[in-house]
Amino acid sequence: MTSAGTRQNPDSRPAHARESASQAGELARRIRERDWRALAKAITIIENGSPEAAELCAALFPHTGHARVIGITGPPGSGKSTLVDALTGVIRKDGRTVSVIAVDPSSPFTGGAVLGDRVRMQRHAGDPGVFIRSMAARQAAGGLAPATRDVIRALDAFGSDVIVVETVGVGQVELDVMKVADTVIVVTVPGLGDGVQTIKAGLVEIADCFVVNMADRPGAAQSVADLKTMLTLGGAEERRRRWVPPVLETVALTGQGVEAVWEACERHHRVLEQDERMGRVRERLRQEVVESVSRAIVGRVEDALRENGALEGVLGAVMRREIDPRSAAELIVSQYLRR
Ligand SMILES: Nc1nc2c(ncn2[C@@H]2O[C@H](COP(=O)(O)OP(=O)(O)OP(=O)(O)O)[C@@H](O)[C@H]2O)c(=O)[nH]1
Ligand SMILES: [Mg+2]
Repeated sequence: MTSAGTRQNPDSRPAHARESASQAGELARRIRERDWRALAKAITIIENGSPEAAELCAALFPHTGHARVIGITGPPGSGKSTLVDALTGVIRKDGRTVSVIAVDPSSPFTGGAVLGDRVRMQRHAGDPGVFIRSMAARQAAGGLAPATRDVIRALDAFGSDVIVVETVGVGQVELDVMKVADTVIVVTVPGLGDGVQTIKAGLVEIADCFVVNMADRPGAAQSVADLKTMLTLGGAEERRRRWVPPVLETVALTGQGVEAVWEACERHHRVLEQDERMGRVRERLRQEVVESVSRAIVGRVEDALRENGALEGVLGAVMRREIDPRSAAELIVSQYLRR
């Protein structure tokens, strides 16, 4: 692949690869200088899974790891966006910059819900310390959770102190998205029957803080009591012994109780910092590397199968029922590994 001529060059990559790496480096540099247009361009590159996305993420990565990520999830219409808006106000008063990503896994368009989010976030529109962006499943070529993670890194390199990720708590994708967060807030509302049942089981496990929003409606105290009971019943796991998720009441619409939510985030952050074993960063990065190894290997094997004709050769034998598909696969893998 590499000719003797290019090997003499300290950077042996082809010219176009060097060029795209330097473009990525330039974009990363502008992002670190808080250039909004560069940030917006980077997010689009990441969402589309463009070829230069990998270079860009590599250039950004050394400048990340400073932002705190707060995930907010819960049933549709529970007031998440309203809460994020109020929380943004509280965090800004604390002198920190905020970025918000509203992730909408269900919507094929950036339509209704997202438009609603924009309207609810209008209050912060003129504030240079607030950046708001929506992401829909349609936009994220390589999966919504990996795209969210990379967008978070761009926002982190941009210098956001706090990054808030809002998503509707319905399915597996949302759970995966929430795994990027350092602190997960699960929002519920009173009067949805049994408040506890409206929260998906998987969400209960990842919650670091519960918020019963719309506490101006009847039944809030009951919901709080139900959640607390649930936590004492299911609190045996290691994590729960170190941090018992608080259950808070808010009226997001008026801002009532929202400062206490931020205080809970701060307390949780301090516990995470103190207790290495609870730190999720290492585990998350480990998983990311493992996943990337699998993806890289699968890609190479697929390329090799196409190139060397091994698949076609074995397939004939499978068609003739001389060998079963699983044994054929074993054969191909052992041949591949020997190479
Ligand atoms: N009464 C009352 N209404 C609220 C409160 N918080 C939010 N709302 C209203 O509830 C409705 C839904 O609020 P959103 O913030 O859009 O809820 P959401 O959870 O982001 O909704 P989706 O993103 O569509 O799932 C809006 O009309 C809000 O004004 C509250 O504390 N009390
Ligand atoms: Mg919303």
